[in-house]
Amino acid sequence: MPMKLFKCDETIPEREKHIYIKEKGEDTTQFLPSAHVETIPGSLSERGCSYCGAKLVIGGVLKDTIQLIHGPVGCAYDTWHTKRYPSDNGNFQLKYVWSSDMKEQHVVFGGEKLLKKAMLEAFAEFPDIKRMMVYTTCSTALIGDDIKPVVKEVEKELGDVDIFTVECPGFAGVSQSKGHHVFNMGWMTDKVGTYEPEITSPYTINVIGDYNIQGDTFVLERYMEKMGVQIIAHFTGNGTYDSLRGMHRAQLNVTNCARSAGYIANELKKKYGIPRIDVDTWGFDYAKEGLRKIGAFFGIEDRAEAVIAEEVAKYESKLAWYKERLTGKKVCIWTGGPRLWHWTKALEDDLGMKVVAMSSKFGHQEDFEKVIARGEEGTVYIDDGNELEFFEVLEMVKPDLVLTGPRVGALVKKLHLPYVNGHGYHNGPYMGFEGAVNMARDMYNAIYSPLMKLAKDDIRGEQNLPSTNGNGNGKATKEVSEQVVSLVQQQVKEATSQVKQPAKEAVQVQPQAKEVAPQVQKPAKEVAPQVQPQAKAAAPQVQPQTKATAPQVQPQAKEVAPQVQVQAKEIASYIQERAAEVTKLIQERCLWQFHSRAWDREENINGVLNKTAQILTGEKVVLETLIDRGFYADAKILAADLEIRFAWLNSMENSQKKAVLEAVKGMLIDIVVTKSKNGELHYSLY
Ligand code: CFM
Repeated sequence: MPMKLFKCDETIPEREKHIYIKEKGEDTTQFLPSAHVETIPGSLSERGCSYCGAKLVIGGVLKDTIQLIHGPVGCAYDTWHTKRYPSDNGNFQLKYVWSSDMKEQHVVFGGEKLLKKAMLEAFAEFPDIKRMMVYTTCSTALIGDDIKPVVKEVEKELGDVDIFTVECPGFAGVSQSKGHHVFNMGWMTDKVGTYEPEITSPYTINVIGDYNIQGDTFVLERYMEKMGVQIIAHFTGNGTYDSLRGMHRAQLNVTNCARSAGYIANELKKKYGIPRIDVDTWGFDYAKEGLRKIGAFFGIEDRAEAVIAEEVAKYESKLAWYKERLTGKKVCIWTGGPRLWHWTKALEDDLGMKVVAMSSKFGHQEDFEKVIARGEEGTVYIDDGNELEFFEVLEMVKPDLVLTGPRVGALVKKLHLPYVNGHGYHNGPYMGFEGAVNMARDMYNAIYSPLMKLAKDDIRGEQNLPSTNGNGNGKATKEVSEQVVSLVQQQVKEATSQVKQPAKEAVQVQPQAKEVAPQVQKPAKEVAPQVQPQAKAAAPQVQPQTKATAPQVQPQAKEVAPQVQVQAKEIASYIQERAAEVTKLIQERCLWQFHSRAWDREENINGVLNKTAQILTGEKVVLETLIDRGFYADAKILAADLEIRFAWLNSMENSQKKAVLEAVKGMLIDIVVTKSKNGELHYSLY
C-alpha cells in the first residue's frame, strides 16, 4: 500500500491520493501522487495564491520596475520584501512597492480612476524609472476593472514608459503555480521580441527560473562571465525589464526552476527555435554538470573546465569537512516543489545525508515524477501537506533537520527540531560551488547547535533557581544569572563535545585537490566475457527481438546458423539488462526526459539518445541547428557518465551500443510517456 492515509487524515480520506511512500522496485508508472489540484476542504494547506506566484516569485524580482498592485493594501504588503532577492543597484525592488489602496467606495463604484491616479503618481515619484508592472487582485478582478485600457492611456499620456499588465487574481488557480504560468505566457505574448539587446559575445544565453535568492544569481553570473558567455536575460534574478524583452536573441535557454519558468523556455523553443537545457544549479556535482553542458553547447569545454577546476580547488575541502559531519543525518525537504528534486540527490551524493520525507506545496505531477525517480525507497512524498501531517511524518521519520520556510519552520522549532530556511535560505547564496558549502554550513550549524537541546530544559526547575529578584520586574539577580550562564555553558560544552571543532587548516584551500573531467578518466576495460565473443555473429538476430540492431549488419541475417539463434537470444537479454541499467541512471540524473508535454519528452529522448549513440560509436555528430546543439550538450554529458559508470560499454561493438540505446529509448518512453500517470502530458496549452 504505497499510497498512505495518515492517522490525522482519517476524516479527509481523499488525502491518501497525495501521500506516497516508495517501495523497492516501484516506479512512477505504478504510483504517482495526485498534485496541482484543489486543496481538499478540511486540509490546512500552506499554499499561496495565484497572484502571489506572479508578483512575489517572478515579477517583483526585477530591479528597475515599479510594481503596482491594484487592490487593497494588504496584497501589496504581503508580497513585498518577504523574500530575499537582492540586486546590484541598491535593492530598489526590496525598498519600494506601490498599491492603489482600494477601499469600499472603489469596490462599489469601480477602481479604474483610482488606478490611473496611482500609476501617474508612481511614475512622478521616480522620474528615472520608466517601466512598470500592474497586477490585478481578487477584488479588482471581481468587480471587473478593465486594466488594459487604463494602461494604454497612461502609456500614451507619458509617452516614454512601458507597462506590463498581469491579470492573475488570487483565485485564478489552485496555488501560486497558476501565477507563474500566467506571468510566463503574458510576458511571452506581450513583451518578448519588442527590444533588441546589445550582443557582446558569440555565446549568448538566457538563464531561466532563478530569482537571486540571497545572491544565487550573482554566483551564476560570475561563472558565465569567466566563460565569456553573455547572459541576455536572467528570468528574473537581478533582471531588468528590457533585458527580458530581448530574450528572443539568446542561442540557449538554461533552465533551472522548470516549475515556475519552464513555460517561457518552451515557448521560446517553439517560436524562436531556442533550445532548452535543464540544469540543477544547487549541489557540487550538479554545478560541474551544468557548466559542462553550457561548455559543450558552445564548444568551449576548456573554459568550463577552467572554472570548475578553480572552484573545486577553492571549495572541495570545505565541503568534505561538512560531509564528514553530515553523513547519515536525516533530513526533510518541505518547499514549493522543484527544490525537492534539485536537492535530494545533491544532499545524498555531496554530503551523504539521507532525505527521509519531502513535501511539495504546489508542484505538479511532473515534479513528483522527477523527485520519485531520484528519491530513495522508504522516503515519504507528500503533495500539499497540512500541519497535522507534518507533525505525524516527523514522528514517523525522526529527522535531524528540516529544510522548509519560516512558517512551518516555527512549527518544527516548537518540537525542538532544527530547521534551515529552504526558501529564502539562512545565509546564502546556496547555488554553485560556494553555495553548496554555505548550505552545508547552515545545516551543520543547525544540527550541531546546542540551542534546540537546551530549549527543552526547564533550568529553573532543575536548579531550583528563583526566576526574579523579588522586585517583580522579572530581572534575574547577578548571582542567579551567573548560575544560569554557567549552566548553559556546561550544556553547550556537552552538546558540542561530540563534534570536533573545525580545524583551521581543514577549511583552507587545498590546491593539490585536482578535479578531473569525466571524459578524461578512462575506466578500466571490463569485458562481459561469455557474450563478447559471440557478439559479431549474433548481432543480426537481435533485430527481431529488440528493434535495435545497427542497420549495416542486417544483410547478413539470412546466413546465420541455427545455434547462433540461441546465442542471439542471450545477446538480446544481455542488451535488455544493460539497457535497464542505463535507463535507471537516466531516470535518476537527466531532466530532459521530464519536460511538460508528451511530444517534448519523446523529442528529447530521441534527440539526446541519438546523439549519445553517435558520440559513443565515434560517428560524426551533425550539429546544424541550435536544437541539435542542445541535444548534443545533454548527450555529451550523458555519454561521459555512461563511459565512467558502465565498463561493459567500452568493450561493446558499436552495433551493440546502438542496440542498448535503442532499447533505452523504448524503456524511457514507456515510463515517462506511454505508461506515465501524469495527467498533464497531453494538455495542448502550457
Ligand atoms: Fe521555483 Fe523558486 Fe521553487 Fe518557486 Fe517558491 Fe522559491 Fe520554492 Mo519558496 S520559483 S518553484 S514559487 S525554485 S518561492 S525561489 S523557494 S516555494 S521550491
